Amino acid sequence: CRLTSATSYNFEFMSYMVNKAKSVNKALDEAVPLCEPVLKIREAMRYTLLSGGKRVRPMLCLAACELVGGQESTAMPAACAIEMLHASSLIQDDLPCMDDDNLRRGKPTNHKVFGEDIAILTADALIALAVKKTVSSTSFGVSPERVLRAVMEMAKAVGTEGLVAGQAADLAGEGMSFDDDVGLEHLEFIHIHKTAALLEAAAVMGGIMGGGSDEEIERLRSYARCIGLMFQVVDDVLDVTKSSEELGKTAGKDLIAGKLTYPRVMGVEKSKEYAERLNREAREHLQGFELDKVAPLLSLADYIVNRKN
Ligand code: GRG
Repeated sequence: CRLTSATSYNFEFMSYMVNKAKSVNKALDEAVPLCEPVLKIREAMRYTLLSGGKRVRPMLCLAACELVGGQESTAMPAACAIEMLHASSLIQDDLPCMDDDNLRRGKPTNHKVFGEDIAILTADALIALAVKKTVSSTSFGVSPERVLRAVMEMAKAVGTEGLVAGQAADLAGEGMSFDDDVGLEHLEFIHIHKTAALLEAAAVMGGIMGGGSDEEIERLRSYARCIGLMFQVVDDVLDVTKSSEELGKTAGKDLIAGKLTYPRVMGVEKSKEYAERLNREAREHLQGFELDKVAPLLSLADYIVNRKN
């Protein structure tokens, strides 16, 4: 049975997402108790960590673990760790020296509520807690060797091979003008590192924790790279279409602000086609897994490509 068509399986994705998000939210709540010492930092950690969010990355981690035959509970520490890294990256991204944003998920950004100094320490503390959480997977029967592999994946996704590289390239490109080819290359570099790297780590860490074979883990990696890039292509298209609707104009916010986006480089229609192609490629990497086990990841890819916000 080929997995290239969205109609080739029947799966209640929304209730799956809601259930996974509930378990993740409970685990995150327990991971950062509101207590001394550094009560203020813990408050700030909880503020961003528990302020909504779709929980796409932890869900991906848990689904990858289950795909290779593991239990949800085995990958829960890794799933929480990935969300902690994501929260840390959002806090840093919003700082005045970066994107200088006042709102995130419809609420004032971390530094607006707690101040820049506390926000920076909070982002640091979240990274440290992510490492601790992942290492705690040994208590759930994961071998030290697998935990070490997972920590390595996490470190790669955050540092100069991942988020930091993507953010640095994004900052370096600000205000520059590119011709289409160079623009696309620069854009892909940014999003492979800024967005896809963490999604990739989520899927790979889930596969590692679940006891997956090297081949299974590499398939998960390739699938996650595709959906990571697709996530950003869709985001850029939504930015343009939403802004156009809001402004009642044909050009979106990115065109007005001169920001490098997929619609700017290749146009809205080609960007949508590109997202569809990435979805097909993502599915192809999952060929060979059992259909009932792979349904959550197929649906996640569809959800990302079809999302409206
Ligand atoms: C060392 C952790 C660390 C980061 C330093 C600041 C930085 C480098 C990187 C920024 C990375 C960043 C914020 C990328 C954007 C990723 C993205 C697509 C965010 C939106 O994700 P959603 O839609 O958000 O999953 P929710 O709110 O649903 O969680």
